[in-house]
Amino acid sequence: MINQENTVCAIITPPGTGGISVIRLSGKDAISIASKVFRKKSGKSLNEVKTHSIHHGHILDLSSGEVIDEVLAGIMKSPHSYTGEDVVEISCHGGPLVTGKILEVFVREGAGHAGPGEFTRRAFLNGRIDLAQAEAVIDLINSKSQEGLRSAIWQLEGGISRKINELRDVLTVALASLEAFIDFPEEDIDVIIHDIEGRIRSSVESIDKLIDGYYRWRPFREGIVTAIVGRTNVGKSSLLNVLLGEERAIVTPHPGTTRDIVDGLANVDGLPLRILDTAGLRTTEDLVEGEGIKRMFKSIESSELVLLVIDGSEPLTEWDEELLTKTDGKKRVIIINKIDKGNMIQDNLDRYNSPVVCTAIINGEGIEPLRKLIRDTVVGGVQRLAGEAVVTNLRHKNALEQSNMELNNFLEALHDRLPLEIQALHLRGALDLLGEVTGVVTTEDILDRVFSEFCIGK
Ligand SMILES: Nc1nc2c(ncn2[C@@H]2O[C@H](COP(=O)(O)OP(=O)(O)OP(=O)(O)O)[C@@H](O)[C@H]2O)c(=O)[nH]1
Ligand SMILES: [Mg+2]
Repeated sequence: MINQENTVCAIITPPGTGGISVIRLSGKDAISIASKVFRKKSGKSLNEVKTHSIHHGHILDLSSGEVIDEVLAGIMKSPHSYTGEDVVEISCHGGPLVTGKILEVFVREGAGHAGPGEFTRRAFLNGRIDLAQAEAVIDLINSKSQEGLRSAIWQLEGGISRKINELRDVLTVALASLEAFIDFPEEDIDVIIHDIEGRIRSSVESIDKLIDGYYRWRPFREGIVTAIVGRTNVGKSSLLNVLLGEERAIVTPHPGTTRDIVDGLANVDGLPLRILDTAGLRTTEDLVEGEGIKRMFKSIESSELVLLVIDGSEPLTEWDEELLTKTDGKKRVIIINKIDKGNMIQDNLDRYNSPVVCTAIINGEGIEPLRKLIRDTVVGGVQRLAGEAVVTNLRHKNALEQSNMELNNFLEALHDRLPLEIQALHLRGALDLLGEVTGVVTTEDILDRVFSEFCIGK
């Protein structure tokens, strides 16, 4: 539980040294605390300045009279600030010593230390943003792909909240007419019930669509673990390097070059992939290589997508066949590489039911079609996010699922002509669950869970 009476401070830039660090003070005493230790060249006090203004001056250590740093102080008065409270942001020289000293003088003058996520929590409690928007702040910071970033911004701008509010409006109207009937039973019940049923069915559909979006966009949010496998020397490490855009793995003309797993994060057509390059399959007496091959087999199991590389300049071998069989049933793209030296694979591999692409990784041929195929294999024909309503947060998805359960219970109760009071109970339950997403209905427990994911300074 946070005490909003308190004025709090924290460093809001990353820890360590940097060109500039920023310290935020937020709360009703923010400006008076800052003005005690801030000396503006003109002699004017921060207490007298306008909101949304920046001031050049020094921060003093009042106990010794020494200057701690030359800084810029930004003033944002309530309610037009991130937290909705009076806020002072001090841009000082980046370094743990300076920032530590400035925090110390603020605390000496009466500020407390902000807890993890406290600024955003205050913004929520002051009605600046709703809970879904607060969560978008974390998603924004943690985004690993352009798509993830877009959906976080959409959520931050109130996208999901608008959707939820629309749904809540429909449910509220339905609940109101149901309750009106409980109070004034002389109205024609069948007309009312028919109307309510239609509204609720379409709400269930809309919620299902939102839930479906959560699953469809999961790969963009979380990334996909991808194993590159094949027999030795087919070009697996070359493929890893080309997808990463850097010379991550060693490539040599010698079979058996890669032994341990080499991994990297790639962005393939907007899709974040964690790619594992593995030891090539062959019969070996070498203990290290043998262990590498075991790990390769394990990586097939643990990955969600397999890129199986075959050397097109030679006919299929038993090792290729073995891997084709072993990876059957996985999401897979088959890559026939080295086609600059011709294609000796007569077999069209149709029976393996996986998309096949021909490449010459050495000169970049076939890489663009391969990228597209990878994306299509993982997410089907899903198009890019374009302001589309997408639920990206697990908590929201769970609340939506529970809410739909309640709506289905309601429809069942309605069908079974259970007492209206019971029907109303289910509707109200669904309404509250939707409210949990935006935080109109909330508990300390939900808030603690949400904000525990934040770091100090956010
Ligand atoms: N001609 C030709 N050579 C290629 C192509 N792709 C990779 N190579 C070469 O094939 C050799 C093996 O490449 P790697 O990427 O090390 O192959 P690998 O599958 O990782 O090999 P191991 O780690 O030994 O299993 C290197 O000499 C590459 O330059 C290609 O498209 N065409
Ligand atoms: Mg290799």
